[in-house]
Amino acid sequence: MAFASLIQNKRLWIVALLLAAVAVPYVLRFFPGTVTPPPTPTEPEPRVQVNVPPFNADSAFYFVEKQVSFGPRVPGTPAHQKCAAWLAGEFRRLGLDVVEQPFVAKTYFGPRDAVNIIGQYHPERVNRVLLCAHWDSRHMADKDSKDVDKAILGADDGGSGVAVLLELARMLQQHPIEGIGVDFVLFDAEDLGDDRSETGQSVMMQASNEQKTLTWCLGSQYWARTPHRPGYTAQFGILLDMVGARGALFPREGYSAQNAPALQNRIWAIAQELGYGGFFVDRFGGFITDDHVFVMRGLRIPMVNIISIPNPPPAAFGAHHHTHQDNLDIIDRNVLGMVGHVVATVLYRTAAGAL
Ligand code: 1BN
Ligand code: ZN
Repeated sequence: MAFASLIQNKRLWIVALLLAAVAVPYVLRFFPGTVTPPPTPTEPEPRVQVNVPPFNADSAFYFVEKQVSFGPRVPGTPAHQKCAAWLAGEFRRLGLDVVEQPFVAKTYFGPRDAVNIIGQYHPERVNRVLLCAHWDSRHMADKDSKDVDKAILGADDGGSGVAVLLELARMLQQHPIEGIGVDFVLFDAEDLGDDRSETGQSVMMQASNEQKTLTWCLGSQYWARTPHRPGYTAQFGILLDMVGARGALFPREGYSAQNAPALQNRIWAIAQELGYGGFFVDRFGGFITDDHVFVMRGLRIPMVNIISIPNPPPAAFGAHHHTHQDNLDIIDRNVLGMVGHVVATVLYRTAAGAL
């Protein structure tokens, strides 16, 4: 074949080009300094788009208002009984399967009738998420300068967490999720603990710190020993406590960081992503013995406590804590809305397998 006809042979040209395409980059590898194309930048993993319904902060505010309207919700009082009936009725109205779990709370000042209230969303589903708050309010205003012996309204300390959970239950009714069940557990008798100093007139003066700690969180201690379903478990839990006051700040609670670090990281990352990084601050907030500690200890469910700790001790939980200022005036619907938005995002992403 003459040289000219070789040049004109199309098939040969195609084969030669293909060979060059493979061989040239291979050969260039052996000549350092020669230009190799930069690797194409790797795109971040596309996040599965999950639609999270809007959280209605006005409705959550109404739920705080309603609870406070019963008066202080101290176990053993008529206001407490009326509020319990209303909470169970609301859960039923929102389509949940309700279990009322009565127990006698052995407080440091005597026995009191108490009741944990559980609302189950799709109780037949095996894969479950646990959402908790305490619904009782404190029997005294030990941090106030007056009316110390009168019970507090607990709009924030008690009312706010329950309100966010009720609104989430309403959201689930209007925008159902697949795949996971949810348990709303409202603990009673969380806030009847002995907070009197060793030098005061405490009937627990001889008691060790551990014994004094056990005077708090009586409902969660009971539930962790006797869950509403034997063998109960959940993939994770979130506890809401003091999530509604003006000036709220959510640093990372210590027991949650220790026992559920991955979940806490996810929650704080979601808060940051939603633009709430100035409220869900990335710093240590101290160890708080709250209901989540007893659930983690008893049932081995990883739990994170979202609790406002805006100050260093001694006023760690804010100036209204365990005073009569913990009334409806302290509630900021934007704070309820922010916490509701974060927890709803956790919930809907979990249901979509995208947490
Ligand atoms: C949170 C709000 N707690 C009570 N009211 C939990 C708590 C218990 C905080 C004991 C400090 C000490
Ligand atoms: Zn309290």
